[in-house]
Parts: sequence; structure tokens; C-alpha cells
Amino acid sequence: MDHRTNPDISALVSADNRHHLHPFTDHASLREKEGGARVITEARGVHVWDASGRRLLDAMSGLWCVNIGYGRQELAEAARRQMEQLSYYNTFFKTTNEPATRLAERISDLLPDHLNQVFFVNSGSEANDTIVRMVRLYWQLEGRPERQVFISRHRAYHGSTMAAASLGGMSAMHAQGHLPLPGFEHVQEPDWFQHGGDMTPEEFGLRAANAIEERILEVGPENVAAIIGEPIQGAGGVIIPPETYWPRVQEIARKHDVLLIADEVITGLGRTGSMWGFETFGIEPDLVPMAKGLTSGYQPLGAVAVGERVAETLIAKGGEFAHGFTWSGHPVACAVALENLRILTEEGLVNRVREMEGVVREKIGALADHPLVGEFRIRGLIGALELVRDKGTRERFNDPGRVGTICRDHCIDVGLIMRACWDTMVFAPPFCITAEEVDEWAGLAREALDRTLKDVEGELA
Ligand code: PXG
Repeated sequence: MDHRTNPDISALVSADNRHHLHPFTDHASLREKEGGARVITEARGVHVWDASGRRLLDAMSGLWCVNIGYGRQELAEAARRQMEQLSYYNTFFKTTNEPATRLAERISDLLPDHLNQVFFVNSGSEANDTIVRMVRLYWQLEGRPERQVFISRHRAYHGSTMAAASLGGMSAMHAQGHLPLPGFEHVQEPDWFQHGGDMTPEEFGLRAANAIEERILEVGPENVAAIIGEPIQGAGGVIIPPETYWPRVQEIARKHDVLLIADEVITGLGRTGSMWGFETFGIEPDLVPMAKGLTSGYQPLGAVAVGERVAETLIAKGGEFAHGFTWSGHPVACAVALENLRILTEEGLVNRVREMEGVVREKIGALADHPLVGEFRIRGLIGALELVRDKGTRERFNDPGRVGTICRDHCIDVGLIMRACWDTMVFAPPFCITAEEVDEWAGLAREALDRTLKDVEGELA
């Protein structure tokens, strides 16, 4: 049954059409052509249900965030207990609450020694905006106020607020509202599949890293504040950089005395098979924004881990940092995060990510034999399938995003949620996924690919 035949649901959908502006949505198309939003009503484990009772396997963990899986009673209990005891108090004006302090300590314990100060925010965007203000203040306090420029990569995603969208390298976002702000530079992303040509991945990785140094030299090292990067670019299409990339970026940051920021909003807390993406790639960032997996999406929460170098200056010379949010260190969100991290560590879910990576590599990786699939790649439980016109040459279809959207819609029709980043189908399933569920996912994905192939067969090379 389609939900629009159910009177309660169709009333809800029409109210939604009248009043609700959604993120990253073309409302004219949603309301007029597609008839309104899909209503999700329940979720458990790796599955969500829509209002018509259809079950979908969520291979995206919501938006890369429901890492421990849906419906864990312990998190509901933790929220209820905390709401009953202390539903809210702020962390301004020399005040704290127990969950906020314990969580700052817990996050510090999970990080390497030099990262041991934590500032709480409510989202990844706020984490990155906080970092822009903090890093510029750091350089002011160091007597180097001209060090203001941030270097990032094309197709980076760091959030939607003004500074975070400027840090990001999404051209469609920059095209709206005169972004980026001054002081944000973008260089080529380390996407071998797209840009590598005849180079080996290792050669290309070095070249992409060197593009950062070239830009530092153009801007003048004395003007550069920091380099920011997601260890694996998520919304950009799960770009897993060649092994040569990050070590060279680290070298460049050190050589020019520039701070290094690893945006761990997606990759943090186990997603890549180590606790942090920067560990997977062997680098030592100065600042670490995190969000999503911190609560597995059960509450909105983000944090910035601040390394010794910046923290010591801010604390010793900074006086009052004039920055913060009403919900910074919200006791309910922090209590839920503590329970989420307990489950993550006590149930050994980061090891499980590594185990399940092998299963996904075998079962989903087998789709690489499909006529549309030009590449399968994975690191931990984050990966992608590239849809191409020509498997031999990696040539894509014309009108980027068209075939990805067709495939994404077929996925939904067969009962699977995978996201299309242009023509790259990406996935990041909950860590609790089982081998049987990976089998179910592989079957659904093949069916969606076959249906997509029927639609575009005439265009293949
Ligand atoms: N950094 C990274 C690496 C992200 O992936 C943010 C920062 C911003 O976080 P908030 O909590 O402000 O959304 C993100 C968010 C998508 C998609 O469609 C990805 C994100 C958010 C929404 C949609 O892939 N990533």
C-alpha cells in the first residue's frame, strides 16, 4: 500500500507540503512532481520502516551517523534518566554538569595524548565554525594575525553554516549566497578514480598532496592558518585517498608550520575500522571536529577536540573565548553520548567494523562484475560503487548525477537505502550489520543495478 492511500498519512504529507522546508531539497519538484516526502515511522537495527509499512535496509546509517544501529533501549533509558534528574543546565559562567564533564574526559581518553581538551557544540557545522574562530584567535594570540587562510579540497563537505560551507568545496553550495567567504582556498581532491588518468594511485596521491603545498606557496605560508580535510571525503563520494596522500600532507603542514585539522564527523569513532580516521591514515591532527557517531544520531551533539599546541595558547593567553551555544554540553545529549560510547567500546564494535569490512568486500564487492560498476572501494564500513559508461576507461555517463539518481530511486523501490553522490553510489551501514543482512543488501543492490542497466543500456560504450 502506498502511504498516500492512507488518509492519516496523506494529511501529514499535505501538511508537510504546506509548511515544511527540508534541507537540500528542491521543493517545487518534491511538492508538485513527486507528491511529497516519504514518511519514516520506525527503525530497528539496520532497518527503517515507512508509513506504508515497507521495510528498507538502511545502508547509509541515516546520514552516516546511526553507527550502533537503531532502537537501542539503553540510550532511551539514559535520556529518560538524565531528563528526570537534570533536564538542562548550561556550561557557561563557571558551571558544568556531570554528563558533560564525564564525556569530555571520555573523548580525551579515546584520543591520543596530545588531544585532551574538548569544546561542545551541537553539530558538525558548529564544530567547524568553532574551529575557524578558534584557529584565527590562536594565530592572533601567537602574534601572527595575518595567518587567516584555510586550505581545503574540492568536494569537501564540512557543513552548511557560513564558515563551514566556505571550508567545504561544494560548488553548488558556493554558488548560492556569495560563498566562499574570503580566506578559504580549495585544491584538487585526492580522487584517483576521477582525476588519476594514467598515474598509479601512489603517484597521484603525492601529486594531489603537492597541490596543497603549491597553494600554500601561492598564498604565502605566512598567511596560512590551517589545512582541513576529512580523512575519507564522505559527501564528496567516499573518496579514499591513496596511501601516499596523508603522510605527505602532514609533512607539508609541518614544513610550513600550518595547523592540521582532521574532520572526523563521519570517519570518527570507528567508521574506518580504527577509532579515528587519522589513525587509519597515520597522521596527527591539531584539531578534531566530531559529531554524528558521537551519539549515533540519538541526540544532536558535536564536539571539537583541541590539541595541546592550540589549547595551551588559548588557556594561557586567551582570556575569555567569546564563543559558545545555549546547548553546549547539554546534559541529555552528553548522557546519551556516554551510553553510546559504552556500547561502542564494550561490544567491541570497532573490531566488528573490521570483521564486517571483509564480508562487505566479498558480497558487495562482487557487484564489481556488473556492467555498470567501474570500481568498488571500501575502508572499514564506508565505501562506494562507481557507475560508469565504460568500465575499461572509467568514462562516466553524460550529465553527472543523472544515472546515480536513477539507481538511487531503484534502490528505494526494491527496499534499500544507498546514497548517490553524482554517479557514485555510497554506503556506510550501521556497525551492527550481520552477514545475513549483507546478503540481503547485496541481493537488493544487484536488483537495483539491473533495473538501472535496463534504463541506460543504450548509452553503454
Ligand atoms: N563534516 C563532515 C565531514 C560531514 O560529513 C559535517 C561536517 C556537518 O555536520 P552537521 O552535523 O552540521 O550536518 C558533515 C555532515 C550527505 C550529507 O548527504 C552529509 C552530511 C550532512 C548532511 C548530508 O552526504 N555531513
